[in-house]
Amino acid sequence: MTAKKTDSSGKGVETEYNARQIQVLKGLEAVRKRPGMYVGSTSARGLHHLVYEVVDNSIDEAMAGYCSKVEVTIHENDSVTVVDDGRGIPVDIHPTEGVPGVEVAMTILHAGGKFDKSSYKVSGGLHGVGVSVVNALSEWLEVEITRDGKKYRQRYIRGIKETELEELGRAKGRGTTVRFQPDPAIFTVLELNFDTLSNRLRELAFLNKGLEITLKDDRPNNGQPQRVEEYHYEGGLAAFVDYLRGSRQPLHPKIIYFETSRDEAEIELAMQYDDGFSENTHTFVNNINTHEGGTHLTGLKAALTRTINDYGRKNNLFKKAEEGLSGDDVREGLTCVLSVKVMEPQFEGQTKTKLGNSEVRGAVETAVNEQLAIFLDENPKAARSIIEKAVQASRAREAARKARDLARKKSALESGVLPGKLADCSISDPSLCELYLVEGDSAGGSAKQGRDRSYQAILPLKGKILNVERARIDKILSNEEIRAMITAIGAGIKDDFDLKTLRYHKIIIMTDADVDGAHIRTLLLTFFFRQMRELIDAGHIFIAQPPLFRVHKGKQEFYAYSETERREYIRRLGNGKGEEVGKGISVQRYKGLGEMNPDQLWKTTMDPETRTLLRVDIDDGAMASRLFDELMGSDVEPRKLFIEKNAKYVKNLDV
Ligand code: 0RA
Repeated sequence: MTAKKTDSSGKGVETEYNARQIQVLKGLEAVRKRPGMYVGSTSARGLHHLVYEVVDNSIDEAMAGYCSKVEVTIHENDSVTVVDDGRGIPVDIHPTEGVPGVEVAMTILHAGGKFDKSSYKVSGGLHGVGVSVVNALSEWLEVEITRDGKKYRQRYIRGIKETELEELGRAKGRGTTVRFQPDPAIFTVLELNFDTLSNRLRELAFLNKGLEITLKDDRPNNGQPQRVEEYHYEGGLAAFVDYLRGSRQPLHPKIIYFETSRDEAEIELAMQYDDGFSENTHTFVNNINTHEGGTHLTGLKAALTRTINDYGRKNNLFKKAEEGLSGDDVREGLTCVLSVKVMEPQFEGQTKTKLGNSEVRGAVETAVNEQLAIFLDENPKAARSIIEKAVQASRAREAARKARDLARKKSALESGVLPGKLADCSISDPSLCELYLVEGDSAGGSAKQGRDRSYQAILPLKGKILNVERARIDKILSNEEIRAMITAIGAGIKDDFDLKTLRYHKIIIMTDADVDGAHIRTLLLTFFFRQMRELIDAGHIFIAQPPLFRVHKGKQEFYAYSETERREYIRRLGNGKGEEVGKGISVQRYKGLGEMNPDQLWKTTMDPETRTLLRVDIDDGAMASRLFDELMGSDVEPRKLFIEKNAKYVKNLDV
């Protein structure tokens, strides 16, 4: 079959039509062959990405000013419906493709943005791959459009049209409905998580002020009422900051907020200082979380430092004339969300979440300089509190620096002298090396004996490490366990963090399978999240999975990592006769890593051939930050609420 180019006389329409079909089939095949390339993965993440992709199209419609409501429903069979009240996907025949516009959108990769260029579009990272990708990865998909007084429908099966676009008759209103069933032949996980979707949809509602988003779960809910949530914030990012601040006490009652439209970008910013020590800055471009920052963040940081210093000097709020505040100082205890909307965003970086457009830096910097100066001038009381807080941060940092300088000879962070407790590995290529952070000296001892010393290093940690959520930087840096980790990892912290000097590409948290172990793991994750965020983003943090039981009979032995596995092994050793222990079968329950001998620890938890590692990743930085505050901050009430709300998900943590 040959595909010829045709002229406008209509000759060769047949060939053109065939050529189009071949093109569509090729596109489909590419997506189904390598789904990961288009939606990130075929597990939970990719599955949820399908929903985001469909929702993004409605959000684009909202950003263009034509859509005010989006409704997402999870059905009993984990199919999903997204309804919006936008203009409706075009149904007229596309001039070059010769089929209805909706069919073009549903079958051609990246066709989404081809219709009109004059509006903001979600198009970064994995986003913006187009609804055709969702179509290709769905067992079936149905699209319904209402526009120009009529209703239309089309159905697809695994991306191939089952029906032509049908006209269903007259109808009022306008909008698009897409319902799809993720293909079980593609995805290893099919169950959608309400909370995961809820977090992203809530975020989208904050980012698109006034937009109403509803999330409805029609699946059975253990006899409980079905879940429905509505997200609708007239306050936009100010409401977002209020939400993110959680239980921390604000330093000034009024949230600093502005929005402005410039040639280069639309800019919206909200910020507020509180009594905490962490920095919570989140930046978005066209609704996409720019985890890796970029030009807009650079502009924001420069403006914050400059404006706050200027104000302090002008109003004689510094003791010494030369006293100045660093970027870290002015961002301590700050919750800040910056959202910019750009016509043609360039996304760079490892995960394509870093804004590259150079013109945006100046636009943001100028806007923030202007607006923040106005706020400080109009709110002198707030301004004073902010400066005082930053000055305290600066003093603490100075004290920490002096302490570090003093200790430099012995164990300073920059000295390159490794901590004494570290049993390092012998090879030096970081990409091959692993660091085990082990709970307790006794497990540390077993790990040291059991490991492969060529590429596995062991750092035993004594008891509970410091909760960094409740401590200022000087205290954090004077903590011995934390210093040992920073030096061993070798990449610094915070603004000085540099992945290039990282000494191990796998950093593995290995704690006991009990409540204390879970607590220590959370403390460590809090530390990495607040001080070495990039380490998590780049996928270097892992959690080891030690077994819970050893089931053995004579020379046969099995390690069970769950209650189900334990039962299964007992059944196997008992020749399928039931789950009773007896006839020489014995079950040992491991209460801690220390109960395993070095050989067992190696076999079950450290040997790359047999171990299971969980990679830690963050779906949503803003929500994660709020959660860490809830769980690790100084207020007890939110922690209790979280535990009550989530207790049913905790399965035999301390068996
Ligand atoms: C292209 C052009 C127009 C609307 C849309 C796409 C559109 C796509 C989706 C996907 C989900 N909901 C959507 N709503 C609208 C505008 C066509 C016109 O000018 O009327």
